[in-house]
Parts: sequence; C-alpha cells; structure tokens
Amino acid sequence: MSHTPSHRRELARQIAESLERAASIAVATHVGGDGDGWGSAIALAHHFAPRGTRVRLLAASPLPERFRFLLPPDTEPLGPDELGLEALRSAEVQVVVDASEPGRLGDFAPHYRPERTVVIDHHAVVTRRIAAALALIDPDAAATAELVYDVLQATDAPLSAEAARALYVGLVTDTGSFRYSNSTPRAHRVAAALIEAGADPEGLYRPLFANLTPGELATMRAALDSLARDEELGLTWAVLNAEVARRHGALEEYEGILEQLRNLAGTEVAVLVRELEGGEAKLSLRSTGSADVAAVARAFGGGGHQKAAGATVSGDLEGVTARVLEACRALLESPPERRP
Ligand SMILES: [Mn+2]
Repeated sequence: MSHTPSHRRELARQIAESLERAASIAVATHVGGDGDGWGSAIALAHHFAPRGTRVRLLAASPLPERFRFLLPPDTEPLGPDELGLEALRSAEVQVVVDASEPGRLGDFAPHYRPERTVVIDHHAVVTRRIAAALALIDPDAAATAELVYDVLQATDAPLSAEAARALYVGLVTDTGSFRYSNSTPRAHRVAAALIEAGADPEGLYRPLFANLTPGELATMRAALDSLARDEELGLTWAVLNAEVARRHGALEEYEGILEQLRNLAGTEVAVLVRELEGGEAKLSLRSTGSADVAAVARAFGGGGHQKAAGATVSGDLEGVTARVLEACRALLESPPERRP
C-alpha cells in the first residue's frame, strides 16, 4: 500500500465513511468520460457493491467500448433517461469523479442535491464548482484514480483485484503510460500498490491500447494526411471532416492522432479540429512545453489542463480551424512570462 498524503487524509476518511454508511450510491463521471473517469467510477462499484451497497453507474455519455471489460458482471451504466435520472435522484450519496464543474455533468446536472453530493477530482477548478457536502479536489494528484485509491484505503475493506485494475487504468491513461509530467513518485507508488493488489499491466495493455479497428486506422490516416504546421512557432495541426469520420467509423478516442502531432519534433502546441454533426466542431489541444492550451480552450468555451484541453465550438470546420489557429499563434507569440 501507499500512504495517503497527510493533507488529504481527513477528507478521504470522511468520504470513505459517508460511502460506507450509504445504502445506495450513484457514481458518474464527466461527459466524454475517459479512462480515469470511468476507471475511478467502476473501481467504486467494485469496492462497495460486494458489501451490500446498491451502486448505480451513470453514463452522461456512453461508456467507450474499450473500458467495458472493467465493468462488474451484469452491470450496465444508466444514461440520462427516466431510469438513470431516478437512480440518481434516489441515491443516498451522489458521487462525481474526475469532474468539478456542473457543466461537465450533462443532462444529470440539475438532479444533484448538494447535501448528498461527493466530488473526487484532480482538475483545477476554473469556473463554478459543483456544490457538494464533501469534495476531495487535489490538482497535485496524478489522476482521480489516485484520490479514489486514497478513499478506498480509508475504508475497512481490502482493495480487490477488480477495483485495482480499474484504478490502474485511470492512472495509466491519465499519465500517458507514465510519461507525462504528472507521473509523480506517488503515482508510481500507487501503481505499485495496485499491481500488488492484482492489476496486471501487460494484461491491461491489449484491451486498452492495442484494439484499433481498420476503420479507426483509416480515420487516423485521413487526419494525418491533413497535417500542417507552422515551423517557426512550433504549431502543428490536423483536421477531420465529419464525412471521413462517418465513412471509416468515428474513433472513440482521438488520443492516438494527437500523440502523433505532439510527437512531431519541434511541436509546442498540437491541435486537432474535428467536425461534428450539426454545425459544430470539437477542438483538442495539447502542449508539449509551457504554453497553456487551457487558456485557448477557455476562450472557446471549453476547459482542461495546461497541457491538454478541449472545447466544442459552433461553426464550420474551416472557420473554427482558422479561429483556433489564430488563438494558438497569439499564445505562442506571447513571451513565456506573459502567458496566462
Ligand atoms: Mn483525470
């Protein structure tokens, strides 16, 4: 096991107590849930359901196929339909993982009751916070999975292999397989404890990372065909129109494309703009250095971290691309000390 940092201990204990006391809990992550959000949510289900707690997983947007193998048997996350909303409204404790802002909760947002809400997250909160009775929010944590690990350590039940696997998926995806700057000594210590509890890094690698379909590879090729760059500024971008994504089958995860853009030598900021149905486009921004791409995302109504951020913008692909490139150029042209 790895010891919980002292500044988190009291809150982790209070959250553990509140979850242990509850007869029913509903757990949700943000819209567009990733490995950390789903891994954290599913780990809570694995930990508390066997002890008689009624645990419902909520899907503000569908669970990506590649995380489905983590689910407990006979568990299906509930979308924001009548059944899902009722599960949330009736839960004694309403848990949100990997999100702190109400805008991230999708159609479930209006149904949270602050006195029953628990938030566990590692994002720096920039807009409004979700009102909650208990909130363990620590941007120093490598992943929300690290904080959920701390909460589970504060319960009186040992960590199961299933919960450990789900948390390991959260850590490995949010740290870019332990390569990003959040790959802290603590992240590695928690990973070690999760492996000791039964997480198998090689066994998890294949379903997570080695599961591309031919259509997804073709989509990736189409995106890379559009690759363009401003060498002087270190700005690299690619676009993906909706027609290509439709033809080849949309990727559940665009991280692979972004990784190639980011890996191109000299890239400071990488941008992927993809056209959505209905006159919108999704921006994904990555920074390899000190440029704060979250500032650009916020200017387009989105958010994220300094090194990884995104936004959904209305407008056609060309117009949105031109606007985001202009914002990225302005960011890269500002002297580093004046960057937000
Ligand atoms: Mn996360």
